[in-house]
Amino acid sequence: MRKTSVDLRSIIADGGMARIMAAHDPLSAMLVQEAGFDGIWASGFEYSAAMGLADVSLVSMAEHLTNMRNMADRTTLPIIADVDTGYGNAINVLHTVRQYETAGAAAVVIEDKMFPKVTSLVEGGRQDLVSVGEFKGKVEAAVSARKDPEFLIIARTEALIAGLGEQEALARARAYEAAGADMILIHSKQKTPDEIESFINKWDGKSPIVIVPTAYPQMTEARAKSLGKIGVLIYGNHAVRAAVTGMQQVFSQIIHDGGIQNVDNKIVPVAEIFRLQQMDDVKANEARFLR
Ligand code: SPV
Ligand code: MG
Repeated sequence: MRKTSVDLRSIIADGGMARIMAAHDPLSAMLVQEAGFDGIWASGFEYSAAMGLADVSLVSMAEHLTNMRNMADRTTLPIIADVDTGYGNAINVLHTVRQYETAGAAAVVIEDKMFPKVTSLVEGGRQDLVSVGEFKGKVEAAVSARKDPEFLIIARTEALIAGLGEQEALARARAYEAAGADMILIHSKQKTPDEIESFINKWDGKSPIVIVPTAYPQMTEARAKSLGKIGVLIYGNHAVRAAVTGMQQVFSQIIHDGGIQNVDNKIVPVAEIFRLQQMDDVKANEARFLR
């Protein structure tokens, strides 16, 4: 497995909670690392948005994988790869897990939605889940496909997102743990943490829980930690939303002002981009190697 500067398993084993931030390209992944997060979420939603597309299984596995590999190349943090449904059935999952592990991911999250999926947080989204039996087969396939036993298989149930209720969510989580998942991601789109807190309080498995509290921002890290069962907290889409906010503000000011005179001191200087591009290294290598 790719050597990382942070070990997710040891953070969780020591009773800690890993804080993971979304990224949609290598530059945003680098900024996640510089900010001090414990890992990178190679989000399907963010990558789809960066491609100008809806998060409904339109981007291919090869595209998302290439982007993830480039993130792995530019950072040393562990990457949790969002592989949606695994891009098909259990046979596709076998291939997907092998590919993402080889490309440098530390973990994959596979969700129990039917392929093609519909993004989770959209109002009135069609949310069809595969049967528990079929998804157990996919989790077993994922576990059998990994080469390094340290590579994490995170099973995600969308039972709450699909409106199937807490009993179904708990039953699915237990079944996926029994199939060999290392962790369970439980997602909710309720505007308050109640639904997730109730699930977590009733969770009787051994696997740590993963949450993505986008819809219920009242769930601070301190509140999540106090529940005692959460191993990973993912900030699911804050890189692409921050990027959109920044570009919308700057672009509209330039249009309004008829020039860049008022934005120049509001955005990072070009020198900051040179730093991120490691231009100093380029110069040093020029001095050393160019004849
Ligand atoms: C993603 O970031 O792609 C996720 C989280 O899967 S969510 O969009 O909230 O479903
Ligand atoms: Mg996703």
